[in-house]
Amino acid sequence: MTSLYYFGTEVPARSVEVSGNHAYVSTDYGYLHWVDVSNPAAPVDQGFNGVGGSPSRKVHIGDNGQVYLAGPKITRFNINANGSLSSAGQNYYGNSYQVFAGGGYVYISSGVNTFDILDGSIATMPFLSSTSLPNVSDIFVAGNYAYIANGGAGLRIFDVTDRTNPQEVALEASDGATSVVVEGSYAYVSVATRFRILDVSSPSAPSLVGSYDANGTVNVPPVANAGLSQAVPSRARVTLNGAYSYDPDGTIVGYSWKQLTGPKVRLRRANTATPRFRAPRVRSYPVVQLIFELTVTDNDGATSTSQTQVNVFP
Ligand SMILES: [Ca+2]
Repeated sequence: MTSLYYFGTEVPARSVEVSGNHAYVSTDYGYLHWVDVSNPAAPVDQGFNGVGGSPSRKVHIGDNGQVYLAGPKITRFNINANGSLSSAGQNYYGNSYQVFAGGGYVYISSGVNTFDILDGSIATMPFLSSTSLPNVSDIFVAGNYAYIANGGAGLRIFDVTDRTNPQEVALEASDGATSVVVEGSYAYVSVATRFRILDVSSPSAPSLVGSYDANGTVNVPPVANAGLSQAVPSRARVTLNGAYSYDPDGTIVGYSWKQLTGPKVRLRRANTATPRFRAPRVRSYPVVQLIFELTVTDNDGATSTSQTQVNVFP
């Protein structure tokens, strides 16, 4: 939407939310317009409120029904019966790009590269915490976890149980995350070239469930198979076998092995399906246990892991 008028000038619109018969649209002049869209073919710009001066950015309707506006200040509004907006509080220090409100808290990204949490129970919305985090593209909070689309880094997940001290618990790296929505156990993330769905039932360990590429086709992640456990004698030559890994809808393009436990061995050809190593010397019982992990990557960049165990006896 780029045709809102302000003092006779066409002003770019930045963000929009809809409630009832009204669309709430932020503009480069720093205001939030309410536009009657009861006839979608003939929207009517009915008025505006806000700070002005520099561009307003993300508009968000919180779980309390108030409208939050990021921009030169963090402002929030009550929606009146006729759809117009009345100011309901302001944080004067926030120069913000993103805003999300829920559970009495307000989450913003600021122009000085921070992820901030504000106390929404007070009209001035004072800061509870400020965490250094450049390039925040979107914020979504579900329960005690904040999901942050963090540009080229991917999706970051913070435990915000203590709003004064958020803790990052996971980074799900991808080729750029621009927006995120969490519904139930799943996070839906748009990235540079595709759309990814992550299982976040355990927020500290998100896992890729599926993704769509730019053409709208689904990618199913690969299935890693690190092979059966083995028992080998001291100093034996051992071959690990990941060749039974497969990708249900494509091909495996990468194998990567690493040793997780046990005396360090020298893995040869660690980036193939069948790496080799010489077992360590074991002079007496008990057996020595080695655990290896295989990560496979498919032709769409999705990964999965599998582990196998090698017991070395004297
Ligand atoms: Ca695949």
